[in-house]
Amino acid sequence: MSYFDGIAPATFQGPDSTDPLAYRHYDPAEVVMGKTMEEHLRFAVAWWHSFAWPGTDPFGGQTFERPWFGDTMDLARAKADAAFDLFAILGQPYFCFHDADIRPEGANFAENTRNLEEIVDYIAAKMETGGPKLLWGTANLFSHRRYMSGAATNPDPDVFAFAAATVKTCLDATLKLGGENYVLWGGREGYETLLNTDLGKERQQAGRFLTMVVDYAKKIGFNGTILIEPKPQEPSKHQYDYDVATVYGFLKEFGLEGEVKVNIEQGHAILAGHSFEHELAMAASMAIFGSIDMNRNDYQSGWDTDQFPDNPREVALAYYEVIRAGGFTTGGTNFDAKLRRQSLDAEDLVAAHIGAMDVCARGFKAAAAMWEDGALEQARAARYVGWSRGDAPALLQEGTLETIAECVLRDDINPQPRSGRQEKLENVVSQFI
Ligand code: XLS
Ligand code: NI
Ligand code: NI
Repeated sequence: MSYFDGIAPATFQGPDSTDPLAYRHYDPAEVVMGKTMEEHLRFAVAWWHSFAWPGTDPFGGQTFERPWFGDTMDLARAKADAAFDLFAILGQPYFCFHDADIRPEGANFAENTRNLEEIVDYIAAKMETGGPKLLWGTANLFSHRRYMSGAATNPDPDVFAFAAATVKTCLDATLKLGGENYVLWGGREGYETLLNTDLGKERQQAGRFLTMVVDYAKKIGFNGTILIEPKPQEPSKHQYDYDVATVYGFLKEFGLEGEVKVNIEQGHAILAGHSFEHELAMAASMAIFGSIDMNRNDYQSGWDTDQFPDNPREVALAYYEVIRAGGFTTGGTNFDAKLRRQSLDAEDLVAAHIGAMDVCARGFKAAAAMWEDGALEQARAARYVGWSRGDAPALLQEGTLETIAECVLRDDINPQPRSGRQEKLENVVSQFI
């Protein structure tokens, strides 16, 4: 007996379908730009929100009553069974997890590790019989009270040690399950008040921690990508991995810019005062683009509401940047998204994922059409064309303020402004949505 009994596997029925549990735009086998939609989008279901989250919000407790809720190994196995039942309905190629999502909390590190290893074996056996692969694993270094003042950046070295040991076990688990990436999201790596915080010391700790993660991943032969997930705040007042550009500066400081990339979440970009496409373009320009968490925030509430995507234009602009970045390699599209807490039923969980995958497919196809059309890239190239003319390249290579000043005087250089053509370009985008 499955929690999802009575819900048939979702099928692609085309844009005219009125079935809310069918794919209208996502046909995994459809070939676009030389690859299937499944290969382009690389969808993943998140274990935490879909199977572990109880429906709480800052003012209310649990609303969901799942038969697998509870802290025993039997229930952890029941949760894994339910997860694979949902995966079979959706047919998505990947999933993601934190250690704490899949195993019960133990009394100490040894028990946590035993629980994790046992459930990882159970999941590995299920994966052998088919179903999705692991996009990424990660450690939950933020929920337990020991992490209230941070994990790697904690003032207490015992917490640093506990966190490091825990990440070791999570890298082992990710390797064992064939994970293609490993994510570090530092929800409590930040501060509540500057009055008790040594910023410089905490950053050094974080740098050392990440270096050890990279070293250990290499040592065990983990060939996936290590990803940092930026977020500006929440739960911390200030989080050190504020946004993509901040993470890049941090990686440069510790010589890790060639080792670690970013997992960019739409809602985190909004919290940082950016658009999602800004963060994607920034990462691509710094050669650290890795993967995405495709869950949106409510634009009014000002916190990480983690809603499933529903806006084709936003999604299209995001995937346009993914395509410009060369597409996903080890990364993919993870739904780090929660149901609304009134959405109690098994069917709600199915509908949320199907709708999200469909909006993504629609947005991706629009982005691919924009890319193949080429009008936007031609306009971009035309805007910078002056830099390939005459002695313009020399300005950047051998120019000095003195030689350039002489040149401007001699040739009477007197620049004339040209239109940025924003509205025209926005109209181009609208043609494809
Ligand atoms: C929280 C983060 C988290 C990471 C994984 O805001 O998005 O869910 O994706 O730890
Ligand atoms: Ni988030
Ligand atoms: Ni996330």
